[in-house]
Amino acid sequence: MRSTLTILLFYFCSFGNLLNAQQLWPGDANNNGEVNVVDVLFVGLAYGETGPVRDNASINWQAEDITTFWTGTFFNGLNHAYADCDGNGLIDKDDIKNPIKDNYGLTHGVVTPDVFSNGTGGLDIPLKLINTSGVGSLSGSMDIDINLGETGNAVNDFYGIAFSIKYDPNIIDDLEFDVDPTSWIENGSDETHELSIKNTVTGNYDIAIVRKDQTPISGFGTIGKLNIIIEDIVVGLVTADTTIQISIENVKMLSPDLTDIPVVRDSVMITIENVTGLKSISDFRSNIEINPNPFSDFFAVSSESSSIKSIHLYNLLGELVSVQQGLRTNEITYSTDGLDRGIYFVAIETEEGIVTRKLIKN
Ligand SMILES: [Ca+2]
Ligand SMILES: [Ca+2]
Repeated sequence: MRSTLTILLFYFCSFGNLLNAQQLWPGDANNNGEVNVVDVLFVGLAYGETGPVRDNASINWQAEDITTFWTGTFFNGLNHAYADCDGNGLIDKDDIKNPIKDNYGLTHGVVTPDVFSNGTGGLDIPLKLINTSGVGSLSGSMDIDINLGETGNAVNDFYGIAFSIKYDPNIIDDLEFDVDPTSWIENGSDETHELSIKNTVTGNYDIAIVRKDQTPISGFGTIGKLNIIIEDIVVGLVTADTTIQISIENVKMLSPDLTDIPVVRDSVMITIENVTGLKSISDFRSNIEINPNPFSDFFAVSSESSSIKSIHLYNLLGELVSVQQGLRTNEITYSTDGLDRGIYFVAIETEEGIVTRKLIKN
């Protein structure tokens, strides 16, 4: 009796896994439950492979049946069909460009978080930020070199890397990463594919760079450049100069066999000069109140000291959801009937500057 029960349990468990394993969500190339930069690495690992076209394929965020499995698998046993995000039977840049970009940040089922390969200083490979522009100024542009590995500590068997840049969106207006075409990771020709996703509300910039020829490369030095643009008006600084931090988080560097290579993260401090005549940021921000938060049907914004000029509401991806402009009031009630539940960011512009707050809709 017990053995019959065991066999039955085994049968149902296996059948359940089989059902799950036969569906994919477009963009979740490593099938961990969420779409992010690590999925770009998996597309790169199977880049150029061909296999069966997925029946009725779309890149909409929905479970899609894998009608026929591919011959190839990743080193962890996952079928390469998952990396053909658009389902056209070829794994290439189009599997990154639309499916991963369009579905970025979305989740399905139970998420198994990606494991990052954050290393130990003085031992592992450094990923360094090097300010090559000196002191910054309002409206100015600055360059920060990004170096991977260094003399005496080279990277062996590099295939791809994903990481996030954290920055202060109140002071940095925009930033852009470009791979250096002469870099060692390109090996003299265009051998990598990149994706970068920016959230200018939260100040998070996700970057993935992956080779696409199934051949690892070893080396060290510059891999690219981060160009940053400083805001023209920085609200709320009391000193003539201010210093901000730009830091690297959540690094994952892979060999072709999915081995994590530990990486030491870095941060850099940047001074911005000649920022004068503005109010204390804490005074200014504490005068803005939002109630209730979390909210359900509405929230109210009030500003004690200066009138509200506009309200911009963004979703978690930094996309503008709604806007109210041309205001001149100290209190406004914002109806949110049509909004999905989730996390939002509201940017409140007053005569003294802009304040950004995180909101939750229940
Ligand atoms: Ca994923
Ligand atoms: Ca494809």
